[in-house]
Amino acid sequence: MDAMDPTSRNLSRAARYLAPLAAIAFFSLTGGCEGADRTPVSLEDLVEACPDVSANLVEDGGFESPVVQSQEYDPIVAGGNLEAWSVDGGAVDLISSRFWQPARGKQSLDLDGSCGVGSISQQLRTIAGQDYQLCFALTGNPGGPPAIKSLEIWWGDQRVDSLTVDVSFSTFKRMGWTYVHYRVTASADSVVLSFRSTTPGCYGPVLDDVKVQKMESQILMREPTWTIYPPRAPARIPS
Ligand SMILES: [Ca+2]
Repeated sequence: MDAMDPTSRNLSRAARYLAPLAAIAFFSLTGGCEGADRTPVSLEDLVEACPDVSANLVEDGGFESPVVQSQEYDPIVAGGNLEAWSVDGGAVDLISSRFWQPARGKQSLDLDGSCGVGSISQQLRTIAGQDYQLCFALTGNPGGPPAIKSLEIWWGDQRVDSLTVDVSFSTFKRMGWTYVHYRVTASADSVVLSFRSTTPGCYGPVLDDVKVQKMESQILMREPTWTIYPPRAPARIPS
């Protein structure tokens, strides 16, 4: 973790304080609820953690294809087949739900493959000047070090953020998924969205449920915001 980087954030710690704000953001996005409900987010809310405000520009944001052929996960090196996504560097692992809990669907993606510090990208069709909600589910591979995973999110040539996520208290059955939201603006009729691991080794940040959706101008949202998942068990956040 680069402690000197002011944009770097520890999600587990931040989520503890920002979950109520995320709830506020969630309700403002869905246009409901006077006064945000601060009760823990339910499994049903998880499904809405990236609310469908408009069509998702991202193809296969859930990393559901290709279907994992092995019992646990399939390594994909740079240039390999991740269908809708390009694997641009290092290697990634496409992970089956037989191996660990995805945020949604049956698969998720470890940005550190076996082994290599990976990066992925996808070109999206956008409208210049239009605001979009970028939202995705994030955790890390608890199977090996380091405990704190890091990655960068890029929107074209702009670095949206540099994040860290602490998986000290995660397990394969309860991966400790967190939803992250940003507001981004397109400057042209296309943009390349990319996720780049900055975690050395073979156990990296893990992604699922990536969405980019057109935002209506009246929607106001704090950025970034976090939603804790899974919240039904006692929070596994170090004191
Ligand atoms: Ca998925």
